[in-house]
Amino acid sequence: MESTRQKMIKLLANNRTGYISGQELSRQLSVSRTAIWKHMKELEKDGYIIEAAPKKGYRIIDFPDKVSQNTLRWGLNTTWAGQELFHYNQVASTQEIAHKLAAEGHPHGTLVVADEQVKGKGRMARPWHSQKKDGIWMSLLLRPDLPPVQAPQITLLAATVLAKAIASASQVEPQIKWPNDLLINHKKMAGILTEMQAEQDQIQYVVLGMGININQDPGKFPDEIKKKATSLRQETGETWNITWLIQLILETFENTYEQFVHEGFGTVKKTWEQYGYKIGEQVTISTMRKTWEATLLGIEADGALLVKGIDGREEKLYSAEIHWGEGGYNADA
Ligand code: BTX
Repeated sequence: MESTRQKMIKLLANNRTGYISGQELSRQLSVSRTAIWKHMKELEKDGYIIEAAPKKGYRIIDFPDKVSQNTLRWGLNTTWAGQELFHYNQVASTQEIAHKLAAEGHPHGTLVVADEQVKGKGRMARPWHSQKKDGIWMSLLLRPDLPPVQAPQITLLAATVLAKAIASASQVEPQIKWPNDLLINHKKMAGILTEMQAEQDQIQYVVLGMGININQDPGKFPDEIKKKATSLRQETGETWNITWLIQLILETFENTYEQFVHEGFGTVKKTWEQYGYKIGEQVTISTMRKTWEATLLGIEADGALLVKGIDGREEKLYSAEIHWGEGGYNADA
């Protein structure tokens, strides 16, 4: 259920160039003029600059940089992605909160965003460094009508969404390292963690965690990842508006997901391979059993990496480390 404040923000956002009268607001929201005025005061506390002109009504003339539930909703152009959203200053991990919300029955598209995570997690219980206000740390709750075997497609889709959104925002071309790291100049700028609850033949829900380094200065990463991590700021020299980027990602996500639901995995596969790191190139691959030279060919519908050895033999890999010569982000850790 949308709160009165959220509805009010929508009305004001739609009237960004003009005024909307207190009377009109109170009519559309079915609350008193005094209640409207109180909500305005709350918005001002959030950093909005609101002009109240006699006889004309209200108009928002500036909205704050800071990320909040209100600023995220302001101008968010989606039908379901992020329409229910929860913003926190500090959490252990947005994943945990999203799981709780899923269990409580919150809908497809519910979003959890935090300024800082003190126990951000990567895959296989690895830590994810989530410094205060410098990145996008968020979890999206999805309720896809799919069997569990197709869950890897959602992770691959998410990687294409981040690549497309970053490319369109910044003119920097990220690359996707299988299965789901986003790299710029061989360094990791984002990671994706997919967690799922499922029955035998149906996914109940997916919590899609996205960690994206945005405004960190080069020196700000901890020593152990300094050489292999990067941020959008580090690559572009500019400071980015996090609220706007989250909205762009949500809008790109919704469009891409809808296309996937209606048309299948084909377009996702194509986009993934366009952004795919080292696709068509020879690398060294190691699995639990062996290490060998192979060319990366692309991905399969089940999320596997397709490779071709020097002997011409093709193989599908579900878990492997990819190595190459020139340093940078090398091992899968
Ligand atoms: P991953 O297992 O592929 O990557 C984790 C590895 O990446 C770590 O072992 C470390 O070497 C390196 N690393 C840690 N932090 C960073 C960073 N900020 N930038 C670059 N490299 C780093 C990737 O796991 C999945 C990450 C998902 C994070 C999101 S944030 C929102 C949500 N909540 C949560 O707790 N996790 C997800």
